[in-house]
Amino acid sequence: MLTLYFAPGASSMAPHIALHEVGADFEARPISFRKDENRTPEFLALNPLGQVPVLVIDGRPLTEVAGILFYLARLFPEAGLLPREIEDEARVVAWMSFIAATVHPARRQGLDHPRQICAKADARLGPADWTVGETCSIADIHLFRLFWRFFNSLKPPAEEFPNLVRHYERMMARPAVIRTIAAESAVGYELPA
Ligand SMILES: N[C@@H](CCC(=O)N[C@@H](CS)C(=O)NCC(=O)O)C(=O)O
Repeated sequence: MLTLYFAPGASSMAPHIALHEVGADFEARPISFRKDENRTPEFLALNPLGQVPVLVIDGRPLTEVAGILFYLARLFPEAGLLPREIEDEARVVAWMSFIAATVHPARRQGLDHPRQICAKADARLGPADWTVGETCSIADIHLFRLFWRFFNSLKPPAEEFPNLVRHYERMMARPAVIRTIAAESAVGYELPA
């Protein structure tokens, strides 16, 4: 049994997309930051950091976007979200490390810094359709959710990040992304501007 604790539009959107991508049977449980539902004893028992995402696997909590994405990609290999070749697999992990350690924290560091980091991510992606190889991987889902947040909150001109915007549009057309955005927006976003 898989249960995803998510806050609409937060980092948990990435594993939410992945759950739809792999076609998993799961329960989605919304958490309201406004109501401090991430600070209840029950939630802190799942993640002492009080953060989403948490994926509960048969009663065992798994935290961190990258860890959950990796788990889902390995659990459902037929979905093709993780390359089988070892160097490409490592490149996916490298992208997710860069996204978690550098891109995500940049959002909380003013306006210029996230722009500079997005420019680095844009250059790293380059003209390729996907972060690694010829198909969508968990690194693309991770990258998409961060840029989705940046693009919709800071509204940079599209020409500032041409590669990220192409990637964003490619991801926005995926049925798993459409389903996730529909489900999360129906709950209602409570994110800071
Ligand atoms: N390193 C964590 C970061 C998760 C994170 O920052 N979650 C935010 C939402 S985007 C959160 O739950 N914030 C609530 C809080 O910290 O109080 C991951 O990759 O999963």
